[in-house]
Amino acid sequence: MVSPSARLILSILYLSPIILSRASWRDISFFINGNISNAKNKVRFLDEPAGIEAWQKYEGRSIDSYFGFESNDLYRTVEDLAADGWELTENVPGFPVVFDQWFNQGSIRLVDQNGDGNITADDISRSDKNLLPTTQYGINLGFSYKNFEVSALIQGQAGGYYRDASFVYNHAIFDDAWSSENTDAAYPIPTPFYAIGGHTYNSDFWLKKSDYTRLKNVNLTYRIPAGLLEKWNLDRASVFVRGNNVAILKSSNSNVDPDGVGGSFLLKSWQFGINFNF
Ligand SMILES: [Ca+2]
Repeated sequence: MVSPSARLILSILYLSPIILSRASWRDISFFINGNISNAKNKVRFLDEPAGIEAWQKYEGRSIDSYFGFESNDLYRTVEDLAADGWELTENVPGFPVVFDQWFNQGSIRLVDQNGDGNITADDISRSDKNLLPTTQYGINLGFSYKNFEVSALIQGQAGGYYRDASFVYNHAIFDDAWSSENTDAAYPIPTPFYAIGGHTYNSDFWLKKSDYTRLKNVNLTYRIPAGLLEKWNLDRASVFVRGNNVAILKSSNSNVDPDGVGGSFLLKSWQFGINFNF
């Protein structure tokens, strides 16, 4: 069952190309304009604690640079663990772990920045990855023909990262999680112990590029002809359809909306309305 308003939109959409195909080019006007901005910043001086490790220094990095453990893939095999000096023990039967550590086979492999053979808070480092995009752009475009007007905004960003917290609800991390049968997995092992496996560890493993291009909004307006309005004492009236967050045209991560804080979802919405001017 198609609602009356939806039927009206469909009729307008259906009729507009037919009307346009008969249009003379003089009746059509197009417009397009755009903007692009690129911003970079650097901490030139900061009175940081004496003795701070070189890899933790804020100075010389961007204000939005990420601070957390650096990751180097996963511990895909026992050999990977052995290469870092770790040995598995079976404290919990059937669930071998590196004793007293948060990781085991299938865990995120963190970089031991100070090379002391242990992963501690001293290994947390300042990254070159920005939590804010450095480039933002927008393109406005549209056309009008007689009483019809169509416009759209395409908008996007590049050069930033966001921390993907979607492991709580994202299917992909279970579909492609590490297991002894899937050692090439994209994601670490899901474990019964929340902290084990590095899911909640603050590491750059979870940083995802937040680049995207989106069809941010679309407007379709039809101005009702003046002749039809006279008997209602109306100056102007128009019918419109507006779409918001209509579609992501290109994205580094199709699982979540990178524009949302922490990769949360943004709402897609459609509005239908009538404007009257008395
Ligand atoms: Ca260390």
